[in-house]
Amino acid sequence: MLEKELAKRSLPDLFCVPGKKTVTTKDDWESIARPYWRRILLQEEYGMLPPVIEPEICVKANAINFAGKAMWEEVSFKFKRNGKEHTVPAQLIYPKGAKGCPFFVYLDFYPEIPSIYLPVEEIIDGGFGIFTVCHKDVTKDNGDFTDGLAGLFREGDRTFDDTGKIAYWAYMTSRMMDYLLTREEADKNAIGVAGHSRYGKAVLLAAALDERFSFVCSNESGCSGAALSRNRCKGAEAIRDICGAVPYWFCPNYLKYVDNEDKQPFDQHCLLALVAPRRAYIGTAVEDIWGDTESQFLSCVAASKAWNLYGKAGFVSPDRLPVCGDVFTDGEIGFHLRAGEHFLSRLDWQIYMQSVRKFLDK
Ligand code: GTR
Repeated sequence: MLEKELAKRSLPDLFCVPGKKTVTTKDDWESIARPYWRRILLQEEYGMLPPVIEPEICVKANAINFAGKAMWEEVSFKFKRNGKEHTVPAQLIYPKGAKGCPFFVYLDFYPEIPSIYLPVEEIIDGGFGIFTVCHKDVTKDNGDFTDGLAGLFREGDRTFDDTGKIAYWAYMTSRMMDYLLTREEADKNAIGVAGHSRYGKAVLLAAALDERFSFVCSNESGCSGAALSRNRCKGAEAIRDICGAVPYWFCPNYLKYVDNEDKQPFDQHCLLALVAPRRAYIGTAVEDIWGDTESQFLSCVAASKAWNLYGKAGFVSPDRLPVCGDVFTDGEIGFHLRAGEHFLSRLDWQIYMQSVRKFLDK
């Protein structure tokens, strides 16, 4: 049944790269398809990533320790370029005495700790560390490209494949990864990246591009995130909607695909497939019609074959569309569909933590 559902989407084949032989092995994937999808997605959708600049780091302890269970430090990243500078504060919180513990690099809507989407104590109790940043400290969620990190790189008007805001947020999570790798509290092989909705899109991009992330938890990322855009479901967000409301999330080239989804040389399964052979967890909610659960699910089905090239199962699910309460975590791609609305809930975090534990315990 799922094969029929996928056929209705007429997706570009992950293994067919224009002008090259068809990909049949992991080596072909790594040398031909992966660089191609990476380039196409940046050039046509998110914009090119800025060059890596090494920030000056300053660490300050915070006395709040969550009933003595955790340590909290503020880590500031001072970036300098062309005579300008911008400092991004991030919060590092980890179980007291942690050594080699799994971590979430987390991109938040809100500056508060904890925030409505970030239940710090539950995550610490789950044995995970958190390294969190508020998006607006990186660059604000608007069309002002003089703001924050964007202001360091901006040159003139935005054209073609210029970095969009999603790519700036993704870039910052990789700088946080650079730093986390220097800390003995973190298990270098168990650092993932997590985010909800627009930041669910950004973290999927981050994990697709930065292979040091062992896993990604992309919650209700929807259009231009995990959801396929060809033949989307009724009531779901379209490229026209997203480019109409927030064109600055993307590069100007993406506008070409407004009402023109079939002309995209890619679809969102290509982004998900770039995470192979690592772990990707996609969370969805039944009432999130705008986020298009079914199109996110089918993206998992379509991306799975990239994992198969590594001799891995990829996405394991029954041969049917998802129903409320489904949690599929047997393969490297995890998917859940919970009751309720668009939100990053306690239940979502519990499922992500259990899924990550499952692979760490293997
Ligand atoms: C909406 C956007 C969605 C989703 C959401 C969110 O404006 O249409 O794609 O990302 O914002 O981030 O909450």
